Amino acid sequence: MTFTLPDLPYSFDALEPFIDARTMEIHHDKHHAGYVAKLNAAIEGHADLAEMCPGTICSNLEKVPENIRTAVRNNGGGHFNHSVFWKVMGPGSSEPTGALASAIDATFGDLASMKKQFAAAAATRFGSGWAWLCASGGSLSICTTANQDNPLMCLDGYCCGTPILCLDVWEHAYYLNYQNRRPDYIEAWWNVVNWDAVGERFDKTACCCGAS
Ligand code: MN3
Repeated sequence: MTFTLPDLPYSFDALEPFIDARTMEIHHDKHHAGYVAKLNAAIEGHADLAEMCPGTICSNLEKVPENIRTAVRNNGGGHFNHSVFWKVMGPGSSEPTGALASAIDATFGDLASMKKQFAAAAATRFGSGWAWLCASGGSLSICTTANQDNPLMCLDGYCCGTPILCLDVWEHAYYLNYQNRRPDYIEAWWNVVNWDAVGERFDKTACCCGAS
């Protein structure tokens, strides 16, 4: 059993004009595929790791043998993060509803305030990384992580909840269309957030296996 690249749940051009088809194709077929291939190479001979879901590996890095831990952290994180990222986007606009909408209002005051805080975090993450909205015990928090780290790794400064929404702020996610204008990419990205998918993730936050 090895890890496999999940299909995109929509076509490469589905998120245009906000995210262009060429970026989506390279991002999925080259970058995400690369993380999967390197993760599989790193865990060769470790059947116990091959049977875990990517989220479980990220939550248990200390159990990964030290000689492959960095490769598993980078590429297992890359596999988990992108698997979530594709699913929390989609064509067409939506709004948070139900329990998620209530939790956003309770934690941040309103949706606009949550978006403002999330966008500021994403814009100020230095270098490559991710911005996250996490749920824990029904409440929400925002943080960013470096490289391909994610909140499941529960490292210093990261929120230790279940990721329900994420944004890739590596340059490969936006450079073709936005060049160095990361804030423009972030602002446009809200148009392709699939809030129904985020709400389903919020409703299932008892499950550790976020990439499934
Ligand atoms: Mn990426």
